[in-house]
Amino acid sequence: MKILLTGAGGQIGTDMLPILVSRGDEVLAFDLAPRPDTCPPEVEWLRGDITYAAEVNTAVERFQPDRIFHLAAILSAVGESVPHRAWRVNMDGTRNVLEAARIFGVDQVFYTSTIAAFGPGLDQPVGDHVPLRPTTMYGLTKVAGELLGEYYEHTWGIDFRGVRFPGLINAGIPGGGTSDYALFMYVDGMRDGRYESFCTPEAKIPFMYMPDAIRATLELSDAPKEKLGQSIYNIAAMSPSADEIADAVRARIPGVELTFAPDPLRQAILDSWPDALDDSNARRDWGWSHEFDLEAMSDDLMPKIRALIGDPGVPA
Ligand code: AKB
Repeated sequence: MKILLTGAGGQIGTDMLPILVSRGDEVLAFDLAPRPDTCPPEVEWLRGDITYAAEVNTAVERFQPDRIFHLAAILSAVGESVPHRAWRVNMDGTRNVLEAARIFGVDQVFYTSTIAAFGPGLDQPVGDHVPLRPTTMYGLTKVAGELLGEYYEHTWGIDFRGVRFPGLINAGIPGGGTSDYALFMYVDGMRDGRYESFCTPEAKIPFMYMPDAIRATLELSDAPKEKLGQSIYNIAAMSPSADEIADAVRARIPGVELTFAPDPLRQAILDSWPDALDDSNARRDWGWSHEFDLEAMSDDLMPKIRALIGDPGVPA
């Protein structure tokens, strides 16, 4: 299978590339950033700007992918500081990808949406089919991207599908999201022995461990179309409060100092997102099932973070 991965240098792409290679996929990684050392040698890396249709078209025309996994995006926290850039990357970028897929006959575009597509005031857990009234630029561009993809599907027959990711946690450096406090508790907690979260201890949103998120992407992408009752699916794994995450870190890094100093802007974003997702449609239609809860994730993550930052002498 030939897969073009946009935003390949980001938090998801970095972990996804070796998995695609191990499946035997031929991969073209497309990103504004230079090729990172972590990129497997089998992968071709193409530097390009998702906001320029000509650069996206050139990549798709030359590589002729079977599928595009569209990961490139400006996330919620950074998006609020550069809203116009977030619009260009998230909106124009998604249109450029869909348009290139239409012009050059790509079979499938896989879209990575988010819990940020939801706004405040919804009954918990939040299902797939509720009013989408996000309050962030990131969220509104993701909602519009979902709708644009569905338009391309019913108008031009592109196989458009995707997931709404919870906040994602991995042994990596996150890229400007509001859910990043969770990952920083692990990484800074191990590297520096302390971390001050920008949220309240009670802040609670859905989270997922990266191996589950990547598996969900691949399983939905491979699912028979006739099984799918909709294009975009909620997927869920766990919904710990920030304090519960801190306790999981404290249990694994003795003496770590984890404190809370809520930043009003980012706390307001967290308050606008769901506490928990209802992902029963994904479980029914394509057999989605998460593997990692908070404890299993924390156990798996500690040695990986130690490898990422070098052993700081803190027992994991
Ligand atoms: C963010 O925090 O912006 C992202 C997301 C939840 O989509 N991690």
